[in-house]
Amino acid sequence: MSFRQLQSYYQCAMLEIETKFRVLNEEFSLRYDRNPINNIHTRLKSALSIRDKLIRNNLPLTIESIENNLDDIAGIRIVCAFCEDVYDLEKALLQQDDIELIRRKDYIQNPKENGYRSLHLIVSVPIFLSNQKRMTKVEVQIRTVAMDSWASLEHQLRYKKDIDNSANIENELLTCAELSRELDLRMNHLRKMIL
Ligand code: 0O2
Repeated sequence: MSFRQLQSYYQCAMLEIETKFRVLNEEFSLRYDRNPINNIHTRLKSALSIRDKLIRNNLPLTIESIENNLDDIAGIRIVCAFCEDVYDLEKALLQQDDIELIRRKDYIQNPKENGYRSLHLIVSVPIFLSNQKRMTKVEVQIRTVAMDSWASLEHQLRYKKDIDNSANIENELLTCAELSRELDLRMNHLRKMIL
């Protein structure tokens, strides 16, 4: 199999998962008269990032190695309004009988040391080609708007390496993460008062 072929399989799997979330959003909006999903972002890992990750992990630079060792070639990020939407959407996705859960990391219940929060799932989804069915892995990140804005800003800052006072900056980021958690809690409280 060529690298282009492999990439196109991951692209198809990403489309399958994206469609599933769009269908869920449509159904939730009929049922509850609001959209739980604010936006959906998909990305296919670039050839350069794949190569760097294989080298970093001392893995062979082959197609088989990519398929067997890397779970995040296809990535989809679902940004929701409220924290409860994150878990409702997870449940609705995982109960679909063609989806297989490979791994789950709940950084909302257990935030990373720097304050990062998000729910990560590695799932496998079948893609139906003209003469075969292939199970293909997709990394799904589900988070709220508050979690997403913190992560986007932290991601930008992380790559600025030569910063003085880095302990200070880490503390400040942690404080911002705490504020974003507080925002989620309060917005959820408001939602319960209004909806
Ligand atoms: P990109 O550009 O988003 O793809 P891995 O790094 O995947 O080998 P692990 O521990 O299995 O190892 O991954 P994990 O913890 O599930 O997180 C992978 C992805 O989550 C990252 O992908 C980021 O998108 C996001 N993420 C994890 N931790 C942080 C964090 O501290 N800050 C931010 N902003 N994002 C985070 P990539 O490949 O790093 O980047």
